Amino acid sequence: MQTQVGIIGGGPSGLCLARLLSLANIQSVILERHDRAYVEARIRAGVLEQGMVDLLRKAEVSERMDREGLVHSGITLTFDDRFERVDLAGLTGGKHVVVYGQTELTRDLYDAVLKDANIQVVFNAKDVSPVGFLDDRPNLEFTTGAQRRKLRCDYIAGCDGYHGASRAAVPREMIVEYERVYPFGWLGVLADTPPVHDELIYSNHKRGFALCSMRSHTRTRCYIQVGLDEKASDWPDERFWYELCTRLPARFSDAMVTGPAIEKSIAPLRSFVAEPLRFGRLFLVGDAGHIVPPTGAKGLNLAASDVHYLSTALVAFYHQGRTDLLKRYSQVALRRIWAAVRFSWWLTSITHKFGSDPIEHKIQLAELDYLMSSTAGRTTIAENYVGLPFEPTFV
Ligand code: FAS
Ligand code: PHB
Repeated sequence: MQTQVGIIGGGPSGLCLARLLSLANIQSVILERHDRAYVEARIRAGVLEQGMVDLLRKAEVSERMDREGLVHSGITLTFDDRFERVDLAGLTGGKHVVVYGQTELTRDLYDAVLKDANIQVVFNAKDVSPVGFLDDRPNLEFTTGAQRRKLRCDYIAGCDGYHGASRAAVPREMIVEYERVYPFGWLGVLADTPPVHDELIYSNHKRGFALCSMRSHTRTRCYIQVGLDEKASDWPDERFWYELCTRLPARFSDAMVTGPAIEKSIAPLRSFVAEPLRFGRLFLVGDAGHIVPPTGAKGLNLAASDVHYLSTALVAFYHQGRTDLLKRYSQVALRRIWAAVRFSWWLTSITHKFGSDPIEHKIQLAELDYLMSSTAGRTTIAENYVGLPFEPTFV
């Protein structure tokens, strides 16, 4: 097999990259470890920054998102029995976020990708191994069924997430990995019940963090902070709803419509960045290169800026023979990645319970009280939450 760009991973990063390359008439092959149903069944992100919305429109897969996505111009922070709305649009000159589940946008991407003559997807591609990427002879070895196969390509995009094969193939002496694992996780529940509020609610409570999000006007997505030693099976629906309501002001807990969970899982939280993101002909993209705690709704949206930069650089190479943007990819992508890592860590640090020392919660309440009393404080939350700009000189 031969193609121009070999892509490991058929999640949002790989699919979106393939589509943008195809629209510039650049061929790619996606090697995905699982099948389509498995990938689409993962319940993950829910909030899209304008950068991701623009990317999906450019990839010509945004029709359903534009029809069904919920435009949000604010979020609510609750703490100390208070609730404070942060006016995202008013504080950022009209910017907003769109609530549209990762499951849905992945489905939209697959619908387009599987009809795209420039893209081939190999599902159930096992034991993918990127080789030759350091000496200008990149190719991807992989197994389908009982057959070991080879895909020759010009470049490799590692879009295979945190546990993927691409970063693992990089010689240890060439890469630096920064990581912080948080002493708690998020227990998430998806339910066909109406959201308790028309915007997202982030709650700091002495028992732990809670988040009320949504997927539509009839489907809610809620999370509570839980210990790392806990399992989803420890949390029957009634216990989850009771604990969630305990962590919200009465205005919201009294209005909560509970119902059976159609999905329930615990996600660990970590901050992680690999540096650099380029190794010869191999580029790390999305979760393969970085992970953030989902508090700031940045994970998927950081994948968007990586995909924007790498697709722009590859199109400049194939259409104009330029290699300058390929050389700049890592440095430019990492600047926005670290800004999002910082914000996600910071928002996690002021909303989650880190220990049993009562002074810690008092200091968090003082910080939240100050932030809500200050236009500068509200603005720093708003401009990071809607998403910092992509690098305008990367063209
Ligand atoms: P992905 O992990 O989505 O996709 C990688 C793909 O590569 C997968 O399809 C995988 O099967 C495939 N793959 C892996 N190894 C492979 C190999 N060796 N060979 C071939 N294929 C391979 N972000 C938010 O903004 N908000 C959230 O609430 C949120 N919740 C999350 C919950 C969980 C449990 C996780 C893990 C992440 C969450 N995220 C959240 C972040 C998430 O949305 C990611 O940012 C997003 O999926 C990134 O997309 P990709 O980079 O495509 O990686
Ligand atoms: C979600 O809807 O899944 C979601 C929204 C905002 C976050 C994290 C998750 O910060």
